[in-house]
Amino acid sequence: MTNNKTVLSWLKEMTDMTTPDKVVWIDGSEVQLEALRAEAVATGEMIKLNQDLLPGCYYHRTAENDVARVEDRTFICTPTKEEAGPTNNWMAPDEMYAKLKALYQGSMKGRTMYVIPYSMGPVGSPFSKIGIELTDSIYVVLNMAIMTRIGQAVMDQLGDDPDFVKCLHAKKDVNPDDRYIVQFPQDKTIWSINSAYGGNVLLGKKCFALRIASYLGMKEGWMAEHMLILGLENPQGEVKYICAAFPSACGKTNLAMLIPPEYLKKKGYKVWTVGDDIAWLRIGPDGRLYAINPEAGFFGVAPGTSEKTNYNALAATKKNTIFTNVAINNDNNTVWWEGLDKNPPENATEWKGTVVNGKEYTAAGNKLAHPNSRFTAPAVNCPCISKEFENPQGVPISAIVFGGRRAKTAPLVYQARDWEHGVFVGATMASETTAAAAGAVGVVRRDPMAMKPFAGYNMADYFGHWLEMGAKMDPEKAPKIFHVNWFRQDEEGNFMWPGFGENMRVLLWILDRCEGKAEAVDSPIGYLPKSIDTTDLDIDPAVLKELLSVDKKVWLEDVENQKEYFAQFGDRLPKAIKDQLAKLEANLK
Ligand code: GTP
Ligand code: SPV
Ligand code: MN
Repeated sequence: MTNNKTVLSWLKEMTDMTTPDKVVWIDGSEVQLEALRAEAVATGEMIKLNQDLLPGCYYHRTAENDVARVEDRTFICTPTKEEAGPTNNWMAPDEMYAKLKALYQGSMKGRTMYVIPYSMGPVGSPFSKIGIELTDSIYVVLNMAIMTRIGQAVMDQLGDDPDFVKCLHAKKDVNPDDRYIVQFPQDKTIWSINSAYGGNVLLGKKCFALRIASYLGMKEGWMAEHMLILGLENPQGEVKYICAAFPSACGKTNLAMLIPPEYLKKKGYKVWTVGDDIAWLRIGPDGRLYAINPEAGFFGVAPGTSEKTNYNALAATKKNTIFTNVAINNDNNTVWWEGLDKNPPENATEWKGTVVNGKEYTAAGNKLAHPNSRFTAPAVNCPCISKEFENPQGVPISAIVFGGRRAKTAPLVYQARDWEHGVFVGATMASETTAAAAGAVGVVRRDPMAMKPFAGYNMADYFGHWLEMGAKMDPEKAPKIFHVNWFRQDEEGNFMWPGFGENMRVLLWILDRCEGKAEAVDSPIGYLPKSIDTTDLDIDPAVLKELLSVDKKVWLEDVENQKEYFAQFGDRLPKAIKDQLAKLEANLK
């Protein structure tokens, strides 16, 4: 498929090490992919679902110990520890290469190695970057075929260029003790071993499009962010674009595909999806910030996805989709997960593979689907996919929104005073951990810009890069920055804000602020809405007031935690961040 010397000599080096029986180039053709699907079904790696109800859909179950990203086994191997910074695991590149080479040695013996050329971003776009993933997993090939642009067209685009990201994945024996997800940013190299799950192995996603790309962005003057991109169309037909960074399993896919409340729909408001997880951002010739979604599909959280909460995501999964670790309804060979409806199938296979009575099983408090079970759906399936989805120049961004899961502290929405304050608001983000990563769930941790697990270099330098990007933009044209929290809870632990489609009300306040229309009140933490439109919404005014209030005592406690958090960066922390922290504390006192 290529005469590219760099590609061929790298491939030889990797095959000499992993010794596969066969090497198969993925050309991207439907014929080849269909043959791989058939092979995966024959070996039991995948299950073909009901083709009348779910045409082109398949099911896959991963090992029980391999159901989420593994942050404690994820490394950034820069030449010095300081370059990776205190929030990343680090090992010297030579040491890590030596360690991993021993693990990869002969790991594909008796197996086939697939060579997947892929493009993050539309092939040939000035935003786009090319990677090649070597893997011994058909599941990975089929997921990459949905999540990225793959095949011969990508190789043709690369031509003789030696500049591509070198990705190696070996499933080996999915031994969690020898599982490693390793980025070598300087070498544009990713090595993943002993996993077969999502972000650990679809190397175009978090490993490349965030960890490697954030490093490249810092070097080259652009940004790679854990952000959705949506277009909000008003009744006049004008579309404004918003990026939002929320940590994993905190609502990006849902917000990106939001359906407005009835009264706004009637007026003519619409939401168009450009991306649901990752944004690559560049300053355009006009001084505005432009974004593309480097992916081509959605690797979305299944539980909680229903016709009511996220109609568009559910619709996107009705064909050509791969389901991972959800439950199977054995009566009609379709899928089920918690929150799909209130009717768990009686004759079910739960995500680990045991046949159970789903009604009794769930009534006893068990989950049929894993909380981090996912669907891999082509973006083109989404009824609200933006017509700008393939635009190689990206879309201009009016607002950047940060947010997390905070039971207390953070109000429903507030606005940063300017870019620098906005960077501080992003840098002080915190959120409760979710099932998207292995480990405890529900623990509040600081997660700057939702990039804690994904920054490919020192987080203090990353803050510096954000500040520099702001300085390069005309302040009038730079996106305005906001913070939201859909997850505030009352004393009984109930969500105080209805969320989902109703979040549109908050987006409208945000866009109105961008146009200087909506009113705000100044507060110690930033600008709070004077009011949020609650037409047709059954919400107690006292609850809304609470949602839009700032508890100074709780915030001062948070400031102490922020100080501790920032201390780990020492002198590397930009002065602007220290100044903003001092300002916040003074405001609160
Ligand atoms: P990743 O794919 O891991 O990056 O997750 P994500 O940020 O795209 O999160 P997603 O939209 O998949 O939502 C995760 C979970 O949060 C799902 O179970 C949703 O049902 C739930 N969720 C999303 N939006 C809201 C909201 O506004 N309110 C409440 N209460 N829950 C929400
Ligand atoms: C996330 O965890 O933020 C995801 C899923 O989007 S994964 O691809 O596994 O990283
Ligand atoms: Mn994500």
